Amino acid sequence: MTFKKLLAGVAVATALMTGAANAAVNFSDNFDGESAPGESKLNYTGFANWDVIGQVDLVSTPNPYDTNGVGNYVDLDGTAGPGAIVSKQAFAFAAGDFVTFSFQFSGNQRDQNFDTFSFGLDFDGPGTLLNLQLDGGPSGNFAYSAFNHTGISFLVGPNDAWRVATYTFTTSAAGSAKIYFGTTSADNVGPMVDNVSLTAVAVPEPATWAMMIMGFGAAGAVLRRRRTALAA
Ligand SMILES: [Ca+2]
Ligand SMILES: [Ca+2]
Ligand SMILES: [Ca+2]
Repeated sequence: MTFKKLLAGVAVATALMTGAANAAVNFSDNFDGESAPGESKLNYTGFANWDVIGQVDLVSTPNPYDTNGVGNYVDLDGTAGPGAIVSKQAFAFAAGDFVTFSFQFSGNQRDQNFDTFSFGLDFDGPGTLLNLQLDGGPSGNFAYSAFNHTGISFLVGPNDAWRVATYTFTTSAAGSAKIYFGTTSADNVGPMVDNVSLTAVAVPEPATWAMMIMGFGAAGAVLRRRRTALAA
């Protein structure tokens, strides 16, 4: 093998490794670009990345409602009814992507009532199974519909502090999904959401790993041969 071939082998191996590390999906939103600090906007619909169902409020810090958060965040219960936000973008996944879905949420911080809080990835998949490994939760094969927007819903205490939720899974089939957050609260004070992120990283298939190992092996063989030739 010539030195040129060695370089080609290294280049292929490097390209494969770079490809494996590239994120297929890389989305995040902290809502802080929606409004100036201290300028809350009731029944807001001007989100850069989200469509609104029903009504939601954009809450900013500081505010007269005595709620705490970082910059802007969303009260999922607007001023005259419950609401939801759905990402404008449908994120495309390939089969075998490693997906991380993360967000922060809190209670309404303003009254004594519990609120429902629903979230998820709204898949358009035709009932294909995803092999989901949920952090701190169940794992196994779930239908797309199991992670659909009403699939995961629970009560949030009014005084629940901000906390982070992270879900990871590997897709077993290609599909696309929109991010969903909503509530059934209809008393003007609902759960809050902030710092949403979604990433998908292509995981190399066994064949790709084999090619990478062969590439490095060939490079090593050429180096050994050159060293031998130099020593002779
Ligand atoms: Ca924020
Ligand atoms: Ca509200
Ligand atoms: Ca409420």
